[in-house]
Amino acid sequence: MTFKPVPLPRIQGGAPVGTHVPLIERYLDRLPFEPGDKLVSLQEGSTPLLQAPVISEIVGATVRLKLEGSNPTGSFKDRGMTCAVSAAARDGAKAVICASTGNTAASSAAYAARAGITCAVIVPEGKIAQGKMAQTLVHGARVISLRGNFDQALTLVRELTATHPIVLVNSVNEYRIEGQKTAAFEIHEALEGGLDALCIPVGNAGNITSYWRGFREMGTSPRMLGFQAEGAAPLVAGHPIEHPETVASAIRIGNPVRWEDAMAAATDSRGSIRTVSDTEILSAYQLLAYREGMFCEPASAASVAGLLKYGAEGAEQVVCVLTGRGLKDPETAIANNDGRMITCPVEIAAIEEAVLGDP
Ligand code: AN7
Repeated sequence: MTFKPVPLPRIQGGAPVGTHVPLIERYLDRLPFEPGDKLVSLQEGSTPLLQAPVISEIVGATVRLKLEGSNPTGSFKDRGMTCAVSAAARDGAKAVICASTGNTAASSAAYAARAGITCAVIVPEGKIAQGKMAQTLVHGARVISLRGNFDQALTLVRELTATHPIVLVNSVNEYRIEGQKTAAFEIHEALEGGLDALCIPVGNAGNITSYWRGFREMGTSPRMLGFQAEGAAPLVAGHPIEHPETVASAIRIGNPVRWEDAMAAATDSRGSIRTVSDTEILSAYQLLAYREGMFCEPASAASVAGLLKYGAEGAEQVVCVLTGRGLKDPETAIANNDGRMITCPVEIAAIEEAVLGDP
């Protein structure tokens, strides 16, 4: 079964539906768009800021979770993608492309579909989570599975877009950073400027760059606490990592494009970029799921893992960014089930034991 792209006038701007306003409209005066510009929107942004009572208790601070998995494609990437694809469509682009560990691929595929633009993605073979692959395929993007890693994929798309009229929508694209900074605006508004520290996973380092820009525009300077996975921590090592490895496939990145910006965000905010191990990531992932009722993907749990590992360090108001939804990566969830799945014959005694017996 194949779908041809449908040439409909489907780029939409105009009136918000319900209470949810397209991100660009909400922050039009702070984004590189003009009133009346056609927008490619799936009503992204305006995500919840959820109290985390259990984590708050553990670290002795008021901790909230910014639920970026509530965006239309299930990750924070939609904030930047509505801007990058709206600009591409405005400028007459026929195609967009990205290298991706999965979420950028899913988001670019969805927004390109909405815009009626062709999308291609280059992903590291066998290294992107199932949910992300499903999304990218279902939106009709061309998926190039590279026998290499993310960093190699990014080098290749940069080369390709230097010589072909295809818009690169990785976070080298300024529109991505502009869109993603709006998450900082939302937190600033919700806490009325009272944020002390932001905990955030760091991969290609676009997001930490964006948040810092957003907070600076609001005139505040919360500490930016970035966390990389131990096996994929170039910013902590101080040099690129040739073979990055981590269970958190979204941040399996060895040579971030926003390297200098991320270091500046950490330094200028009196923050830091530090590591968390895969074990710490998975234990934060489980704590979030078991005790806070919040299912995020492993990369997102790095923010909470870092907070648990290093403590609140005097901060009273802390926000951890949960960058992507847990359903993105069903393999990791199922692989870490702690033996709670019990197969059972069709017999009442066996059912009784399975349901009521000692775990
Ligand atoms: C869930 O999709 O790089 O530091 O290609 O998917 O801005 O890169 C994803 C990154 C954190 C890291 N959490 O953000 C991609 C990609 C999740 C992510 C990050 C990613 P950046």
